Amino acid sequence: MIMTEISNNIREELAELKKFTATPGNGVTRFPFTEEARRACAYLQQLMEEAGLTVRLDNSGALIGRLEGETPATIMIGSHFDSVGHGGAYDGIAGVVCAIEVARLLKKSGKKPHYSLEVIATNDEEGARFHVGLFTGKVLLGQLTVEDLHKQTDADGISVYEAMAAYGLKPEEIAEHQRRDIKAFLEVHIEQGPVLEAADKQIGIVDVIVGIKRVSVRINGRADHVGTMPMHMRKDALEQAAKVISKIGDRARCFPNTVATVGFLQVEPNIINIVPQTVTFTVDIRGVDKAAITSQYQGLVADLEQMQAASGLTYDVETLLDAEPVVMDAYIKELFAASCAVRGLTHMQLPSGAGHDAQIFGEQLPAAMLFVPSIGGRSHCPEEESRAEDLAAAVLVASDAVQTLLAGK
Ligand code: HGY
Ligand code: MN
Ligand code: MN
Repeated sequence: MIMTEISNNIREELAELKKFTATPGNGVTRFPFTEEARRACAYLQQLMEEAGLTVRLDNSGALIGRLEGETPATIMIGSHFDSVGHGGAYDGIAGVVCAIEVARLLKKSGKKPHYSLEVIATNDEEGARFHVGLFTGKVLLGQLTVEDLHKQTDADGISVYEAMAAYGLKPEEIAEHQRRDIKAFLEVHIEQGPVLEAADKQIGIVDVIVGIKRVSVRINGRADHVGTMPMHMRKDALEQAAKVISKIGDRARCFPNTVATVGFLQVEPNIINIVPQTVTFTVDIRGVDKAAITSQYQGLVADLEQMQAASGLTYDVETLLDAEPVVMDAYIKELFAASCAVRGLTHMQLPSGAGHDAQIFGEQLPAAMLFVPSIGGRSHCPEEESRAEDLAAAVLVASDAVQTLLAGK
């Protein structure tokens, strides 16, 4: 029975892909342009070729499997193969494996589609290494310059440019491979939240993906001896950062359906008996209402201005990511809903609080997403888990929509 076969494939392949991690036994850590990434792509290439696809490594570090149709215009389905640090075994990669299953079903049908199909394992969607993210989508849509690649660096000071070159890619050509042939982008993904499980639904049809504003803030103080520098004379960057950070959560609570998080904090020199000289932290603000995101950002800047005026410490703010809320394509959502109804799958529409590749593509072309329940609503942690049977159901729904789109309908 097809569902059992697909479920078993998904279970087996995700168990294998989980091994490609820099932190074995402590979650999945698969950052872009690393050996873990290379090994995961080697395994995915094998699966894609078995599914009848011609495979290439894109200059963004994405892996793309293509099946030529009667015309070169492309229907693309996929998700990301990179992960956060100490993450789970499903985020992104489950959507890649599901996309390969969709290709397998097309191969089984023996049909030559009108449009061409591409299965894509996108790279650096998370931004966990370089703090930006949505990388492949931006490259394919021509949104990045060589200067951007030099600017973005990781914790060791390695730039995207250097990491790409070391991985064997051509960073100088980053703006030369813009795609204009993609007619639609579809993505299967775990929900990463508690909604579908609470509503006891097998499938989620995403109606909107949140906007995300990600900034890096640096507070500039002065290193001094903690014992000899009197309180009124010191410039303690951490004391001042804490005052600003402590207001971010409560400000988000004033806006419905928005969130704000400080997920990264770096103190320098971070020594027990030295007054903190510099503090760098990130703020990730999200919501479906762009005005609410902007208001929270303005509130943050006002707090930084007040801190500077009161303490004399200066600050710098750098915008890392500014992604709009993106509405998913109505027609493809209808295809999903019709397939769920025919297949007797319980389903509901819901927003995505997580960012996804689909939101970059969805700004410029028809994009749509299917969610499956996350057990306990957990994600971005080793406990992340979804049922292979739910993923297999999403494969069938995605396959129905993809085959309709490939036929030019
Ligand atoms: O950050 C996110 O929402 C996604 O996991 N990249
Ligand atoms: Mn993801
Ligand atoms: Mn993620």
